[in-house]
Amino acid sequence: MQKRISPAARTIRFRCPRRSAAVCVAALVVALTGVARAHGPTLEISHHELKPTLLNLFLGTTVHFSNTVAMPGGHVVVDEGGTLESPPLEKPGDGWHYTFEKAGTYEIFIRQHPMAKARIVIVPKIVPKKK
Ligand SMILES: [Cu+2]
Repeated sequence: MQKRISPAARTIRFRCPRRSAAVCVAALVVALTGVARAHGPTLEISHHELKPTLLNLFLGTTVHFSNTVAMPGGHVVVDEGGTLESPPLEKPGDGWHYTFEKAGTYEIFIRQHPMAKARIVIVPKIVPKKK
């Protein structure tokens, strides 16, 4: 039994460092992508409010929505125009990102608590004039 396992174990030993290096790189890419996507402001969600209530942002900004309280069934973030809809955010710390790719005013609210509102205003990026 020992003799039969031995060659395989040796192979695994040899392959392991390369494999974990690949896993490390993949994890790093995922981590960096996650960090990149997390850039931009955070809107905090509770039962009675969204905080802050006003965000003025450039086109292409990613907003992070962060749930701060436990909610059976989860808080769902939506907007009046029907542009965005988060998955249910049930636990404190549950989050979601949305990147605004269209200029305009977004009236955001929590589906379960329509009085918890925020306004997100998206404006075009400033482009330097060419001479
Ligand atoms: Cu709630």
